[in-house]
Amino acid sequence: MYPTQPDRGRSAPHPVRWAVGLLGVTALLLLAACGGSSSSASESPTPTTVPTATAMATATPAVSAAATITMDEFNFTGNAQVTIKAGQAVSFDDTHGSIHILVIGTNGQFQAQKGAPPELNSANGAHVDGDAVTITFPTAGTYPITCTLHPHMQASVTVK
Ligand SMILES: [Cu+2]
Repeated sequence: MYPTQPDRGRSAPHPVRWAVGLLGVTALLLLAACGGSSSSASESPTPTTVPTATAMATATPAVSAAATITMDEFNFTGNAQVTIKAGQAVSFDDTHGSIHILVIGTNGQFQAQKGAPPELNSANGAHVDGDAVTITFPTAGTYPITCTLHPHMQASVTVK
C-alpha cells in the first residue's frame, strides 16, 4: 500500500543514524581489538637475552665515565689529557690486558695532591690489570697521573 510511502520518507534519516552508529560501534570494536591484541602480546612470554659470561664481564659499571684514557702494554694511547667536570669519572682502560699502577704524580713517582681521588692519591695507586678502572674526580683541579711500573707514562685529568 502506498500510504506507507510517506512513513518511509520520514524514516529516511534513520538509516543514516544507523550508519553513524555502526561506524561508532565498529571504531569501538577496533579499539577494543587493538587493545586486546597489544595486551596479549605483552603478556605472551617473549624470549629474553640470556646473559652470557662476556655480557656480565662488560656490564656497565656503577659510575659511568665522562672520559676514557686508554693504555696499551707500556703507554697511554690516544688522548691522555682529558677535561671533565667535578663529580664526573674517568675510565682508565687497558684493552691489551696489561698491568699498570696509576698514581698522582710524574715520572713514575707518587706525589700526593690535595683534592685528588683517593684511589690515585696513594702510593699503592689504582691497579689496572687488563681491565678498566673508573675513578671519580670530586674536586676541581689539574691532576697529573703517572704509572709506577712505566715511569714514562704520563696523563693528566683537568677537573673544572
Ligand atoms: Cu703502566
